[in-house]
Amino acid sequence: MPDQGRKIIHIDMDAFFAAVEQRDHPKYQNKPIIVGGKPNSRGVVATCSYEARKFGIHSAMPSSQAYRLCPQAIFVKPRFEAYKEASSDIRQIFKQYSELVEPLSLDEAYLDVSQNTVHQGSATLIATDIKQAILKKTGLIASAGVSYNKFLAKIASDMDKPDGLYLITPEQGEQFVETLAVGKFHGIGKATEKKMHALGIKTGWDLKQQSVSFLTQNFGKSGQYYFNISRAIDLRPVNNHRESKSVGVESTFQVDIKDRREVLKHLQLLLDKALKKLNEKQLEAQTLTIKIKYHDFVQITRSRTLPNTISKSMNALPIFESLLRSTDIGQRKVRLLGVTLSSFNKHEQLLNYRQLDLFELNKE
Ligand code: TTP
Ligand code: MG
Repeated sequence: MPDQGRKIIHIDMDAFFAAVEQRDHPKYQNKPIIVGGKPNSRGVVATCSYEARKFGIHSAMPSSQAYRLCPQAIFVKPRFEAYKEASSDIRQIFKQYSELVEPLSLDEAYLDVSQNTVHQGSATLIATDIKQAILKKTGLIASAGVSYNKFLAKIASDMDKPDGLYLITPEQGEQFVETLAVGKFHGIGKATEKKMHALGIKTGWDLKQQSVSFLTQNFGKSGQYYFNISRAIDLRPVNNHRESKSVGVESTFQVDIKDRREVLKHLQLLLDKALKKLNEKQLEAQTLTIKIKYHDFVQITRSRTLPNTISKSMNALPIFESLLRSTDIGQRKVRLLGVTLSSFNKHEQLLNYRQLDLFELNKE
């Protein structure tokens, strides 16, 4: 297999925001901590400590539900500056181990350590060093996944959390994927999972039984990709200079808005502005992302990748309508709206960004 010679590490911090809070407030240690909206607001959980996870609490759950599950939990307002600082510390550490580092979000990154000769080139030992360096510098715990491609390394970092270190060797890769439920594949979202289930495809093994033509027929261009990952093949390089090729515009309102139609009107205006900018940069985009910051500063994004290039003549209303469906627009006041247009390759996008409830950094 062409990619089995590489050594890829995926690092992902444990309970990142909550761990920073526990580090900075000793009284929160060993306690169920929830970072996000207050239980009496319509807020959601950004993340929670592992102590809180024992009660069934998880990211994106309404805070009111989290409160019902664990009334003694401590609710903490996010402190984005502290998370950014920790994130920049870990990125500095990554640079000491490889030139090829691809951050995915504040708390995770891929490293290609194929050229690193420390520990006779043992990626597992290098990953142990990185975990130790992170702990020493930031007081925070990371989990690491080690494998021969990005797809497997990312899955591996999740296997042994918290404080995990998990290796998937070239001998194990294909078999590992066979036993995996398709819903666990990065790049297979809820809708695709449902469609696969309806076709009787539940695991990597089931997926591997399908021909490229069957997969293309049912899943379009993604068919080839599914064909590859079911065989644990992922040739994407770790990309340390990923161009975002995106333009975004946003506006903060003097008075928070609530009315759905008003939100739609603003989104359309922002889209027009973004398209103008895109045009100036001679870029084209197929992905439309909206950003909503509610009055309590909780922020979400929703994205859609379209089959065609986004243009001025396109009727964006149905897309906005469908993106707003899984938001609290109409019920919860909004202080900021944003629209971003990007031209990422669809699978890069699916693999690199969380599709649901992606909470971005508060830029204010
Ligand atoms: P994750 O790495 O998904 O979660 P985590 O680090 O809290 O927990 P673990 O990796 O141990 O499972 O996300 C990193 C941070 O991103 C998280 O601490 C908070 C933020 N985040 C949100 O704000 N909303 C979300 O829905 C998710 C998934 C994450
Ligand atoms: Mg994490």
